[in-house]
Amino acid sequence: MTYSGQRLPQKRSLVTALPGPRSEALTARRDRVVAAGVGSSVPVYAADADGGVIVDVDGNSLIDLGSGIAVTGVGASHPAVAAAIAEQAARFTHTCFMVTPYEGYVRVAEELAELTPGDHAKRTALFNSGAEAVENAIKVARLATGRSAVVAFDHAYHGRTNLTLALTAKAMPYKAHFGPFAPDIHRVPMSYPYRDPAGLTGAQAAARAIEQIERQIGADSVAAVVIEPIQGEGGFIVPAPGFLPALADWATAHGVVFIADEVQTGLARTGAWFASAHEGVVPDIVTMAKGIAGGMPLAAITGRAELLDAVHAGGLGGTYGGNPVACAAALATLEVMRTEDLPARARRIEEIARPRLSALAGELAVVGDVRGRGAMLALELVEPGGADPAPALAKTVAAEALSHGVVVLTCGSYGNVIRLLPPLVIGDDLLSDGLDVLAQALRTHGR
Ligand code: PLZ
Repeated sequence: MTYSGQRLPQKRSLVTALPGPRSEALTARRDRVVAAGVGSSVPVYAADADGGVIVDVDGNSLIDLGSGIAVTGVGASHPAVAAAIAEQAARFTHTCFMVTPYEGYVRVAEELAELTPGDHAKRTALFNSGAEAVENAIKVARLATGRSAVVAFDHAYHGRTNLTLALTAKAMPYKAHFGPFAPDIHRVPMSYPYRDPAGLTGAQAAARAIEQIERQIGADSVAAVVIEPIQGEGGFIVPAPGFLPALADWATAHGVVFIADEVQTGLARTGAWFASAHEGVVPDIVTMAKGIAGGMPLAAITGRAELLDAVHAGGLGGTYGGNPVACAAALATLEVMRTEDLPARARRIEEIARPRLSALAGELAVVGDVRGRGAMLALELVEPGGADPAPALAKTVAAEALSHGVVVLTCGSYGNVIRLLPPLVIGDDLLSDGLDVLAQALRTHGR
């Protein structure tokens, strides 16, 4: 039986207009002290969250279809996770694994060796954020190969640090005016079935990317190819079948490290432990963060032992990487994911949501595409009669859904994608109610 929030009532209920007066007062305070460059998708302040709901400071109960950007798969206050955090915090909050190590870090590494694709010998290093994981995966790949070029894809998102911004594709709001960026990063075309020429297969899309890599960089200069198996911020782009395996095979054949950035797709979200597994791809290094620790900041790279062990002692680390409280949260989170079979739960969410989204696509010309896997699903909104992106509509629909008590996020290179990332523990009824609200918002503003 899935824990679907027994502490807070699992229902949508509004007691004020949104944002309510307390949220508005907080926004006024925030504007005086918080940097303007830090945005928030919704102008509503959280007071409590459990299962599939977020309760705001005015007492409104909102349906969460975003999980804090794919983080709280187990919910934002799963009792097992909260207890593990409290228990560890009462013993010690920090020693620094690089100074005085502890078992939790080792256990997380043992778990990830089991869960990540492939049965080769693996090693893990822990960090604090997805961006830090990606940075470290590239450090490892460069050192292990003695090469420096890194290939990333159109529509990619890998973080906001300087190196990861170089990998990230989108100028606004991420990159514009923040350069210069780290050198020797090369961008090649992604497989984007909705926008690629009709009939382009995954193998053909991979050949298109590989031809560009070989012509512009040369295979033997490439340290790594880094790719999200389903692109997240870029628009929940699921590459055509065969694209990922062809790229991975090419990487193997040329001594290029294949890095799967599973920060958003990883840990049960797509209906498998890792999205690479849907196509039988075994990455050389997997990056993880977000869903791994039930909301605590923890990130990981797990990869082939010979790659990670190529790095000299002391070459990887950081003060907080693999913090003991975050590790305790991760161990509890992974246990919940296993015992409650959250990969299956993600598949069930798709079973409920996909037919509804497909019906909307049949009904409304503004829904250009329905895509995703498991509990990572999206609608790409377009101008009726064509495929021109409709970003203003996506924004309006998200705002309309919020005004009825549903938190839903947008994404996409063109800002025109509505994405669903519900907590995996959300109940069927709550999910259905959230989808009803979303459908109504689309019917109100789209056609
Ligand atoms: N790789 C695939 O999705 C984070 C970013 C939100 P951090 N995506 C959400 C925002 O606007 O900052 C992400 C990702 C993939 C890396 C990252 C970076 O993870 O934990 O945000 O650093």
